[in-house]
Amino acid sequence: MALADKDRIFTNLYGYQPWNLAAAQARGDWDNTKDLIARGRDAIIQEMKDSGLRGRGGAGFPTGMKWSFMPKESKDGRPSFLVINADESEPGSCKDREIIRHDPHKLIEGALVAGFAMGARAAYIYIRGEYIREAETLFAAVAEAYDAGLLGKNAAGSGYDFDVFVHRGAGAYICGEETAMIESIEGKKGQPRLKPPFPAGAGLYGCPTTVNNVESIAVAPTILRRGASWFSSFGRENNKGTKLFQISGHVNTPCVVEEEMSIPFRELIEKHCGGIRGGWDNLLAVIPGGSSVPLVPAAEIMDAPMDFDGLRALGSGLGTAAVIVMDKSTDIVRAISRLSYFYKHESCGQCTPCREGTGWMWRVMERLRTGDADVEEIDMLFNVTKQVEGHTICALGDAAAWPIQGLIRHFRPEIERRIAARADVREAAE
Ligand code: L3W
Ligand code: SF4
Repeated sequence: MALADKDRIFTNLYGYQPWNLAAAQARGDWDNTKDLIARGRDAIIQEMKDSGLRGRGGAGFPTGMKWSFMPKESKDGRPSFLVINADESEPGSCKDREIIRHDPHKLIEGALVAGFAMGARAAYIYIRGEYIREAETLFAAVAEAYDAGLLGKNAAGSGYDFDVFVHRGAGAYICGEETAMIESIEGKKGQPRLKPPFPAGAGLYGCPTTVNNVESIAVAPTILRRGASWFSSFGRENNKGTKLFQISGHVNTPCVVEEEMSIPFRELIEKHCGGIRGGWDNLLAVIPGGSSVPLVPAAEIMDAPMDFDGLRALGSGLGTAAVIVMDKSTDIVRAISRLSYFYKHESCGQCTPCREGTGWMWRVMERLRTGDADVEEIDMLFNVTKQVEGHTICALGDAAAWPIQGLIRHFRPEIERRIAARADVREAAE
């Protein structure tokens, strides 16, 4: 089940070799890229569809299908654009950082191939402001590619003109939402737009645009070289390929690792993280997909396949595959309350349920944490999360609601215990 070294796409994930162009080419990147492009737009998109690749930024939308939404011909002379989401800000996520640090040419070559397939004039890589060294690496790698004739006019000898621009963010989580990112690149305040229209219809500067995550783009050249059937031989139906998992928290050795999609949770942790700190009996709960998805209690996740469907069946999700492991030393109410504060802080404030709801939910969470609440407020908080979920412009409202729902669903007795304990203290003091 576990992935063999020969099947890894990211062969320099840990930076044992240099990231530069010469080393990347020695690893197989930029190998006859013009031959990939010569296959034509339709053939590339079909191969991506056949591979079963689903977006690696959290939503899991089929990548080939997304590319196929782009217009075949330019309308009214409008160019098309590819935007690459490197604003990796989801708490727990740190995989795109490793790609940019150690394998940036996979991303840049992927930008050219994907950009060609969707008829884009250029790619904008939007990198989070805190990734300072990574941005420097990316600027240098893009310059190397231009110097070598791999970008710009007649990119890689393909006859296709293609530019890549690196755009640095300034620290707002919400700029990872695709339409906020587009606004930010345009020089405006990063606030999500109402969808539809989706970016494929009206995106950057009002032009057709596809926004893809770094990992989705960086795997594309390898999929085209090794074939859709190779990629889709990993994982299971509807959950194909290899995937970067980022495992943090109370494991013995936290890591970022490329593994086969659908690997069972226990195997992932045993094989790559040396097990749970203090042993498996010490596991409390796991947030399997970055902070936006609900937690899963230990007993339920143990044998779960780590993929979109397996985790959705548990009421959670794969998200970015940022696996946050919490052992029994965790104050679980405090942990979720801290996430509530994060979403309150990062709300862009343009829609009322999110702007008011995130602050309100955090304040109640804090009172549940200390026990200074009435038991009825647990249900009231749950109901409020349901009124925020699905009633906002972007997914941040859902992301703020889901962790609280997961907590109440699985740890209600712990919340009630705190309220009862606090009531006892108050009574004793009176
Ligand atoms: C054209 C249609 N395009 C959908 C496109 C859409 C987008 C993609 C997915 O949120 C999630 C969020 C976070 N015509 C289309 C269409 N599209 N229907 O498909 O869209 P959507 O709305 O399902 O998701 P989203 O708004 O992109 C992303 C979750 O990911 N997340 C983590 C986020 C954090 C990072 C990070 O730090 N790197 O990504 C974790 O769960 O909560 O639910 O492109 O345009 N009919
Ligand atoms: Fe802004 Fe929150 Fe509304 Fe998203 S849900 S647009 S972050 S206020």
